Amino acid sequence: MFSFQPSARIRPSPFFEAAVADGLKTANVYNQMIMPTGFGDPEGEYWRLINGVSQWDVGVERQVQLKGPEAGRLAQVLSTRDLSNCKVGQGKYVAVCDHAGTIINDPILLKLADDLFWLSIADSDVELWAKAIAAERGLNVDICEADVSPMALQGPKAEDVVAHVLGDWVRALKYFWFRETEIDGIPVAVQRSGWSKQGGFEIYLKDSTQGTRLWNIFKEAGQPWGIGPGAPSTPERVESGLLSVGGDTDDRTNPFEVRLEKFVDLHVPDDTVGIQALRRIRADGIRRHQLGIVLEGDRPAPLGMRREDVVLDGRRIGMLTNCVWSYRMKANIGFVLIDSAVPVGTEVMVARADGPGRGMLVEIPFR
Ligand code: THG
Repeated sequence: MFSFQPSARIRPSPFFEAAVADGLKTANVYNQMIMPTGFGDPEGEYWRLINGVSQWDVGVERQVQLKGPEAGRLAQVLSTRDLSNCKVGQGKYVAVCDHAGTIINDPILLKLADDLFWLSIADSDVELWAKAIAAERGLNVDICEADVSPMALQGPKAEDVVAHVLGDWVRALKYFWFRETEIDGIPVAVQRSGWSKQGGFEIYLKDSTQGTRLWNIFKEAGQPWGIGPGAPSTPERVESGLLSVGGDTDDRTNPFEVRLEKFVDLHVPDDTVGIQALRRIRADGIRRHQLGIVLEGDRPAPLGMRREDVVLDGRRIGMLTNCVWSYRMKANIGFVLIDSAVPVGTEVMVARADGPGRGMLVEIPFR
C-alpha cells in the first residue's frame, strides 16, 4: 500500500481539510502544494460542471504580491501584454516569458491599487523570478506571497449561488473584474473568473485560518442548486481549449505557438522581459502551432505521462501534450504541438504507450 508522506515543503491549501471532509479521493502537486483533482466520480463531476455548479479548492493558484511605487512598472516588465489600460478592480490574463520569449507562466494579474498587484500564478516560481528581475533592474517594489487563496465556483449555476451569498451586484461583474468585500466577517475578493469555460467566480480568501468556514458557507448556500465538490476538469478544459503552461508547453514554447498571440503586445516597452525575442520570433515566422486531435477508438485510453510523438508519413512532426476521454464527444481528445505547415484536417499517427493510434487534427476549441 502506497501512501503520501506529508512535508513542510508541500503545503495544503486552507480548503484542504474541507475538501477531505467532502470526500476528496485524488490529488496532484502544483506550485509545491497539494491540488485536489477528484472526489471519486469523474463523469458525475464533469456533468455537474457542465449543467450545475461545482466547488473547487484552487488554493494552488498562489498569489505573488507586488507592492510599492514601482509595482506597476514591474508588472509590465514581467508581462508581454500591455497593461497601460488596466484599471483598479480589473484582472487580466497575461503571459510571463523569459528573455528568449519562452512562456514560463500565464497568471491572472489583479490590479488592487495603483501600487498593489497580485499575480495569480500557474505552476512555476514567479515569486523568485519577480524578485530576481526587480533586483537586477533596481525597482522599488516589495515582493512576497500574500495570504490569499482562491476557491472557485464554476458552472452555469455558479452565479446564482454567489449572488445568493453576496448579493445581486456580483451579476454585474465583468469578466476578470473583481471586488473586495467580506462574507460573515471573512475578508475576500470576488472575481468573475475560473479555469473552465462554463462561467463562474473565484473567491479569494484573504485569511487562511477561515478556509473551512468559507468553504462551508458556499457549500450550504449552493444546496438548492445541487452544488458539489469538484476540481479543474481535464476533459472540460481540453474541450474548451484552456492552456496548461508546463503541461502543454515545453522549454522552448513561445506564446504564438500556443494560441496566446492576443496576449502579446509587441509595442510594450523594450525592457519587458522577452519582448525583443518575441519581435524577432514573430518576424522570422512561427514554426509550431497547437491544434486539437481526435483519436480513433471508442473507449478511454489509459492515463499517464503523455508527450507522445505525432507522426506524419513516417516523420515526427511534434508531440501530443495531453489526452483525455471526452464525455461529450465520446472520444479521446488532446492537444498537439506540431510543425505549423501541417493543417487542420490532416490524419496523423500518435505513438501511444499502448500502441500506435490514428488521429484527426481539428480546431481548438473542440466542437
Ligand atoms: N484563476 C486564477 N489563477 C489561475 C488560474 C485561474 N492561475 C493559474 C492558471 N489558472 C492560469 N492560467 C489560465 C489560463 C487560461 C485562463 C485563465 C487562467 C482563461 N483563459 C480564457 C481563454 O483562454 O479562453 C480567457 C482569456 C481572455 O480572453 O482574457 O480563462 O483560472 N485565479
